[in-house]
Amino acid sequence: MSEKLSLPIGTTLSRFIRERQEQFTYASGELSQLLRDISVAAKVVNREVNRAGLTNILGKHGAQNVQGEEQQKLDVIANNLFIKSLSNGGEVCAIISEEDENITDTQNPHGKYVIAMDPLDGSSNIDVNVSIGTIFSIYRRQSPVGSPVQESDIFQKGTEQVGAGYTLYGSSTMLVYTTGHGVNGFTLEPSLGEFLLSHPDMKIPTKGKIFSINEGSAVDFGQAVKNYVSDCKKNKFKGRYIGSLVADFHRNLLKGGIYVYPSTKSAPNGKLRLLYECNALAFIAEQAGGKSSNGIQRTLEIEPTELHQRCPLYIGSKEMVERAESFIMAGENVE
Ligand code: P6P
Repeated sequence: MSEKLSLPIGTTLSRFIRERQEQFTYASGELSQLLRDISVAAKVVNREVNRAGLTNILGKHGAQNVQGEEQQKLDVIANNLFIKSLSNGGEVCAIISEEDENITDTQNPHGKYVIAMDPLDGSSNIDVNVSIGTIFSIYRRQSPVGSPVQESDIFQKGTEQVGAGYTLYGSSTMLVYTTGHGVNGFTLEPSLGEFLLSHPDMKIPTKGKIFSINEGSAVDFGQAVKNYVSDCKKNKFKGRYIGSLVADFHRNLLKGGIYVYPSTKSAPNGKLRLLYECNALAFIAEQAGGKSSNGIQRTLEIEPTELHQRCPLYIGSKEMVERAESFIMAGENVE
């Protein structure tokens, strides 16, 4: 594999993708075009998120998503925007989305890729202007190009991802992604409407002092999780929990830390979804030198069997995840 070409801060996303495509022989033009399609949709969603307070599109859309959660209008808008951009781009044959019970067949039988996405994660924070994000995974289809989409295209382990990323709609809007050759972050320059390279070759610190877990649910934690949380406090780690996975993950990626959404008595598989939340962030975490598991098994190795299957998530700085795993593996018996 050729050495990674280092490109200067301020390089546009389009140029970065083009340069990287030439650099890595595997990279077909289609994957580059797909990444561009995602970035276009992200810019439009960003505009809608920024306008949300002004154009009174806040509040409940009234519909319920497959999770039985109130669907915010922005959720629906973001979902439709990404589906439209990815369908029109022609590179994608199927889309898995948190917002849709079934997969979307894009009617592009010659599309070589499948996308799994959470179009607007953290949507319960929209009304209170807390950062929210889009999370996406990119898979190569397994069935022959031109044939109907098969289950083998949809239920792929996280190790099969050819790309993954997230967009964070915060004080600035960022796009962070990997295609398996490191992690790079781009910040949207609104006056240009361009994502510019701002965080080249991102690496998560091996150690950290931030732990992100919703202690409001502590009554529902098993003893092993309670023991781990006590260990964090004994080590004087700082508790930081925004309640928006992308925002918590991004902070930990930059500063070091661990995000935990554990198995609980009422939700043995936790809350987060394997296909369009955990796998994408796990790919990024590992590419940045971090780690991700369900407390016992590597996230990327978990076999998907249902579209919206959930899994516990321990993700972030390698040494912090390994310490958390030691408590989970010790099991419930240790007080
Ligand atoms: P809780 C948002 O709904 C989300 O999926 C993640 O973005 C966030 O980290 C988590 O759920 C928050 O869940 O149960 O702590 O409110």
